[in-house]
Amino acid sequence: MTKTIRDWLDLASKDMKGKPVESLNVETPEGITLKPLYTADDLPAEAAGELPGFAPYTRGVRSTMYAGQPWTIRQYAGFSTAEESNAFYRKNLLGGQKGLSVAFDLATHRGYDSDHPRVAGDVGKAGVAIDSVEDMKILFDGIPLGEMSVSMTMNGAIIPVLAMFIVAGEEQGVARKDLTGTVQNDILKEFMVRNTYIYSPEPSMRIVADIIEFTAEEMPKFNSISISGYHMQEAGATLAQELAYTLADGMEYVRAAQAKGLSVDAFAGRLSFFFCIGMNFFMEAAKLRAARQLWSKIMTDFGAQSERSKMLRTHCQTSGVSLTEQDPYNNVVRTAFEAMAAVLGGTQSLHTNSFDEAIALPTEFSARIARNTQLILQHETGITKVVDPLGGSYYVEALTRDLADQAWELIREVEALGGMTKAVEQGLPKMRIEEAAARRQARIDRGEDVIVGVNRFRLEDEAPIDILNIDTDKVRAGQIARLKKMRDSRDAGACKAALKALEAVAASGKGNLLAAAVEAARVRASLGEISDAMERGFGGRHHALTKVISGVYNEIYRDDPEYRVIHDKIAAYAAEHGKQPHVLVAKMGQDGHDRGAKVIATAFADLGFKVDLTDMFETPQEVADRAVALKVDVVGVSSLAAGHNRLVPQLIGCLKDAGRADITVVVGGVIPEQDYNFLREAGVAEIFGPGSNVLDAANAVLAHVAGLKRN
Ligand code: DCA
Repeated sequence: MTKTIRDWLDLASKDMKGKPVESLNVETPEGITLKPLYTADDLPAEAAGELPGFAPYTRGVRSTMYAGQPWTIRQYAGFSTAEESNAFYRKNLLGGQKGLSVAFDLATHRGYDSDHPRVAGDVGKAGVAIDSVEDMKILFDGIPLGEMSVSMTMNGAIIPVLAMFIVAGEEQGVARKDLTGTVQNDILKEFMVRNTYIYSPEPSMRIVADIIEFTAEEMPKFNSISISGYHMQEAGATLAQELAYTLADGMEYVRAAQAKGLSVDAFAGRLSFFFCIGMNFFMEAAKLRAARQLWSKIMTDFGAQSERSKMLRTHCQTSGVSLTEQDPYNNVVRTAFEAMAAVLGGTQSLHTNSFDEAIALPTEFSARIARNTQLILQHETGITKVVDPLGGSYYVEALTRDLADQAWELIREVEALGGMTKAVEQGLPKMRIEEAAARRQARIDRGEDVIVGVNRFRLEDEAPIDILNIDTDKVRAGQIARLKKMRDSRDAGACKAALKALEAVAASGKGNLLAAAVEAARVRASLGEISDAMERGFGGRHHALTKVISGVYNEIYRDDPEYRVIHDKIAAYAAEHGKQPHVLVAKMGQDGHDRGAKVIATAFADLGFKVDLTDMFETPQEVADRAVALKVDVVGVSSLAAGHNRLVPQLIGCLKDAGRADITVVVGGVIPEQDYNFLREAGVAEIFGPGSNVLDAANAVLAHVAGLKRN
């Protein structure tokens, strides 16, 4: 006899020995209640009639999906010099990779030439240094730009970088109209989470619109933007937030392009997306399905006629924050599951992280395993043979609907504020994401979210793994020499005139910035010079306000005995000394990742420390000056982009010079164990690597302030 849900409930109640079946329900950070069982009753009515290749594209944007053509294996890479990155790309293409994805160094991201004094510690870090067309030509030497699609993750300095790419293409004999690829060009999320902006939101939005205009007219095969949720999830956003804010950003870009007089269908088919895929397996697949569904609806509302305008095409990258420094080979497994979720969600293009990325840049070995993870998925698992194999799953279809509903609410909230530019100015999405990040950290610290090898099943002894070290001084010296040679040999008058013309386009609001920058790049203006010309035209660089949010930790930890003990200890210290222990949380160099800094600032403030945050992108001297002026007890440096070995000893030197060697310096973030001794010898009191527990960190810092531990 057919069983009913009632029968199942009776059976489950019996198996639960009297405990209510509802106690198995789980409330997710997205605000969705997960039940232990989904049935046909949960299937949304519209799910049954959906087919791939047709709006709203829940089941995929192409009719045959991977059965027709698998996703693009597109590994994001770039390090040190253009020569080394070029060699790496060529090897990977021979090894089965299908598309390129360029990672630039931090100096390039922020629009500085390698010889700029502010970026002495950043050149060649976390990506390739590009100062001019000469570097760009070397980067793609032997790679036919008319055939290979190239993605470039660039936002702040997108104008000079894309201009140099176009000129490098020209000089390879490839016309603009034949260039294929994608630029990230998504500035709104930089203000929200990633921080590699250069100019204020308004001129930044003009840059985005100018690029959409230029590519729509001159580069029909090129994707003008990659609207990115990736960094939101990395910064701690829930999947509903990532989904909602990414689509809300997309809506804002559509409006910006429309404001330039472009019709939706002239550009919308070349908008692309980029999502993070973390460990929440089914929810991640559902997220991509919900994203396509919502975007199709949104674009229909914008008046799109062409079907292509309504298709959300996306790249995905497995999650960087899900990787752990502890027991790092577990990361191979994590990445494989995440890759599978991305594929089951129907991504167009995928990057799989290397297992050592929580610690350093990938080595050749780890990059190979990462790439092979995708090759194995494509060639061994049979996953590509059937379109949208999760379609019709009671659970996944219900999740798709629930996530879409949650995201839609958040989109409406942003729209009610007047759209994403306004919401960003008011700081709403950033605050929501920071709050979610603090909650996630608290759940990990309390062991509610289990991370194998970190807060459960931790190894007693860990052998360090081989990591890639880059001699950035050598990279910088080489870049400076090449810049000098180029400046000495170019037509100085033509270069000056082109930069003046670009400045005028920026200042007047008339003309196209990219078109003017192409002229400047062709006569060998450098990346820094092009950025500076626009900076003069726009009237300066953008300075973000940093704010510490409070209350999240207190709320979550209210009843936690360990939390109370530390809280009371800090209160006792404050009572005894007539002042709270005072910490300055600092970000130095061009490292824009501030999730860690914000989480620590929030948690420490809630615990009873007095907390100040520096601005982003400070020099060691600026941080030392601030620490001395504020009379802090501790400077806590958050470092996620490998600048610590250079910047932290400099900071300690500056504090010494100011006569304040007594200020304790602690460091947290992505610090490889190999660097611990060096940093300790330089005078660092405590080091908190990835996976550190916030309460343990607070205890350790208090012990230093109270003089129980010596620096
Ligand atoms: N049947 C027929 N044609 C297909 C099929 C299929 N099943 N699958 C793909 N194709 C075609 C597409 O039509 C496309 O051509 P088009 O651009 O003229 O439409 C071509 O093959 C390439 O496939 P696509 O799925 O667009 O994959 P990519 O070129 O890799 O582009 C995309 C992916 C997300 C749109 C792009 O923006 C991208 O590469 N982003 C990467 C961003 C990145 O790397 N970021 C790093 C952080």
